[in-house]
Amino acid sequence: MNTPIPDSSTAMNMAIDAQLLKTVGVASHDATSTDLMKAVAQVAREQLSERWVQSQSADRENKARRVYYLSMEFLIGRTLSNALGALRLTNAASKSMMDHAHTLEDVRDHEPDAALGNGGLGRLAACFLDSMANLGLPSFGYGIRYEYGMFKQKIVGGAQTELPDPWLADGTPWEFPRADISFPVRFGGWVEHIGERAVWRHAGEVAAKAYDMVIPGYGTQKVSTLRLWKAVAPADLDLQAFNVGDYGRAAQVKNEYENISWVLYPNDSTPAGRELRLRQEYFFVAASVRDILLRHIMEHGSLANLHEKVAIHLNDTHPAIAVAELMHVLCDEHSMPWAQAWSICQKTFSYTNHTLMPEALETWPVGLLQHVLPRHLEIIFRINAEFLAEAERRRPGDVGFLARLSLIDEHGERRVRMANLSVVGSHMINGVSALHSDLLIKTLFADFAFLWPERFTNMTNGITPRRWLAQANPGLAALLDQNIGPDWRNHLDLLKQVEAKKDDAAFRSEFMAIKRENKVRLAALIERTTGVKVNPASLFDVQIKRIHEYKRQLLNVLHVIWRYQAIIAAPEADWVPRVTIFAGKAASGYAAAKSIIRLIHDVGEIINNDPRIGDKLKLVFIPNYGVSVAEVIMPGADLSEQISTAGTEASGTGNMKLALNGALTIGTDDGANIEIRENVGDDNIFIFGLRTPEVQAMKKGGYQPMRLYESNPGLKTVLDAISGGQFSPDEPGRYRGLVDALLWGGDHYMLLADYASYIDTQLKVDALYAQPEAWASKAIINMANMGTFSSDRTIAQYAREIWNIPVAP
Ligand code: 26Q
Repeated sequence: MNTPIPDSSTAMNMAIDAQLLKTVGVASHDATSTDLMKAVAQVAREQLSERWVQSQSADRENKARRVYYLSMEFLIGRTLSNALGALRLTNAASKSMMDHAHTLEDVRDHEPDAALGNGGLGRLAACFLDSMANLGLPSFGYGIRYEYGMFKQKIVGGAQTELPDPWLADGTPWEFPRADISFPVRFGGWVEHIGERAVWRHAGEVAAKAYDMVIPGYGTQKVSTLRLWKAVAPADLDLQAFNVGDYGRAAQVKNEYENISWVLYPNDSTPAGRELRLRQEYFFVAASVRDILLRHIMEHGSLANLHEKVAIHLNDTHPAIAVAELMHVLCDEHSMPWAQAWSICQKTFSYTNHTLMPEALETWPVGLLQHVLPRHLEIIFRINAEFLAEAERRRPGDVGFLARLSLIDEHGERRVRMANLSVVGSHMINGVSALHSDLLIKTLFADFAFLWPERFTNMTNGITPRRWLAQANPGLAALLDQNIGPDWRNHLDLLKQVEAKKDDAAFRSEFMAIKRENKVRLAALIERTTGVKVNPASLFDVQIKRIHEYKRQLLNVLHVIWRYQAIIAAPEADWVPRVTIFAGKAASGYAAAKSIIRLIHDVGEIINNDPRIGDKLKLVFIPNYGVSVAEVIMPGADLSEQISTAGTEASGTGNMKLALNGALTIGTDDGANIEIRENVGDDNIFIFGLRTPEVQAMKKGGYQPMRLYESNPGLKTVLDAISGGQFSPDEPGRYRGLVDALLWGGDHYMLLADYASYIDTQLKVDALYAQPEAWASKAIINMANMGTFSSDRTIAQYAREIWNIPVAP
């Protein structure tokens, strides 16, 4: 029996009132925004549940080949609007909220974000799930049900402080606890070898319990599943302590296991090898592999054909221990011969790399692995021995080659290189933009690419148009619907049709009126969160992303200070009013990133209160950046700052979201900026600075930032103002370290090398913004050419070229 879809407003009102009574426990006329949020969610949940049941049984009957996306992070954000959109219930829900004396916008804002990720990599996983559902791919995402997601950022006295994010405190309407799905996950102990057999005598065990979230598609009735694991101490845990009444001890032991799924690890500048992080990685991987194998055996009765029906994808190296885990289960538990197991393993796994920076590559001390996963370490050693023997035959006697390929880094404390393990265990390896994938095979994985060139490929990232255009920018979505119909949601390439409208004065003015409304909404957010009033007629210049030295928020600040000084020097000049907007979190232990946040606040305090400046320049930092904040900022941006040192940003995805919402990009020749330029054309993007080969050459040739400081008086004045304490009069030395790192510390990310070109280019931005018609036409061209950056395109490509799963054309 199907629950009828409440797509009329009376049916919706009845369904909501029934849920208010049944699940929320309040009378309709007493319902608060939060109560209504829960009730609407329940109505949607019922529909999703039906789709879920149908999708599952269809895939089971078809014995479908499935893809399993393993990721430590899924940065989902809110679900309500997305679910209503997919179910085509937005209008009915909106009317019903009015009948309940509320607005859907207000009700929606009472849902906490599911912030189970740090940034780009986690949000990419969420966009990918959306596209897998949308394309009807038989698929699961697997991850961890963190009790606490990404920390909340609070600004105190201009500095970042971190607060916990207890997103589950009031429960979530979106999860389906699967009480019957639970797997033991073991840790520690030692390995016994009995003849050929290895037996892992583990020291402890924890239960992984499944919680599902249904991921609806927009273009289809099919859904995907996000299965998240929660760590629960086994029921019989330390009964002895419990029985003798030592509850303190019993609780302590319980916590030692359950802490595994407590909190998301922040992506630090250098990932410290923390034992709990390793336990998290193994915990979710072990549970997921068991779940996958169980489903496979139920459908096919044998593991010999695993690779024919199962594709497991590793989102970065975080789940790389899955390679050793699959070998462990196949060989030790199913008595499969090593060679057969290894062949299946390589055909089953594929791996995406998201970074080239050596300090960000994951490695684990051999000693730690020995302690936590002794059998897996043995397996890794055996994989390594056989692999190196094969490599040696290709280049006999080349010890450097073998040392670079080895899964073990032998310099100093021996460490396991998770990237090497991922490559060796996979049949396909990809980067996330054309440039990044090219650099991967030329640098990081050059030796592997020599061995197996056919395994390396590119899959340029994408974003879901449902959330980042239809949901975040309803005004623009409506304009597109009027002009080209609604199908762009599933076929973003159709946006190309509006390019012709760039010269249509009526379209242009509607387009800019929508941008203006979005800027008014953004200005309200700015005032609410920072207290600063900004003029929506100004150019809204936006840099929103994690705070990291390579992303060069500091270069942006140098430009702001340059502009401040220039306005003071020439107050009568015809300045284009500008608001520079930052948002982003710094990892709690990343001192330089935190110092940049503080500098932004200190500089903003001076500029925003300087009566000589007025509306000509404002500088604001919107706190607690996350998916929901991004949904307000993206549509209100005029200018998108994508200014990483060339060769450092693997792809970027915010660059795509901003351009899709009609912002022009000022950016370096880096990551996906390059492909954005190729799509929109050189005249419709502001590219500046050194390119990757020039960065490399300048580093080799002995880069001397001090020379630039001495030869560019404007730059000198800006840096002197910072280091001399002009923006921190209460503590003049506050930013000396930051400036010294540029002048004396080698300016690792070459801000000074790109400074002059950046300032010049910002002047070109001003000049274009002063011609609103020309600006509008370029903004339209940008939006119209973002079709290729739909995550539907990316996922279809993965499905065809890596996972070997059919997708409808
Ligand atoms: C590793 C070990 C221990 C603790 C944390 C981590 C960790 C966690 C998250 C390391 C890295 C991350 C996240 C990386 C990330 O977000 N990379 C970004 O991925 C995007 C999607 O491909 C790209 O667009 C960005 O360019 C890339 O920086």
